[in-house]
Amino acid sequence: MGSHVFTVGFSLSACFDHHSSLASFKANSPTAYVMVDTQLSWSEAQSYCRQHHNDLASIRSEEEKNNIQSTLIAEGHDNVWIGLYRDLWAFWSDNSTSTFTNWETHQSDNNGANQFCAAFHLVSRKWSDEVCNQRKPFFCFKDAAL
Ligand SMILES: [Ca+2]
Repeated sequence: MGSHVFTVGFSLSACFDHHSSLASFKANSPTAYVMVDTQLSWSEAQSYCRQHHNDLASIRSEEEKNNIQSTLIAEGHDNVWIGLYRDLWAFWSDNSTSTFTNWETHQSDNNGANQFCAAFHLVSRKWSDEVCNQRKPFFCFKDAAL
């Protein structure tokens, strides 16, 4: 399973871990995003992130959105799972909450009444609600100090 770690902030050094195949960019920020280039359902992705990192990525501010967006551009990925799910769209997978939203126009629309998970689209740089058992690459986060 391929994954890349991107630590938020300016890179002070970079190294490559041959065991885990993680390209690791260390910086001052405590948060690192891990792009996992394997297609899983939202709940499978959540389990993977909780087992190997902290959780699916939370995007609680314009700054966090821009950080994830930069990683998506670098990785060339569109349409990845993020940690937002339909519990009033108020809570992230790690139980954090915020008022920041970044929906595409006309989203979240719960089209078909079964769209309960949020994906980030690189082209629009916005979110949409989608069917949770669709398989997509995804973003985890972890404590960069770990
Ligand atoms: Ca939708």
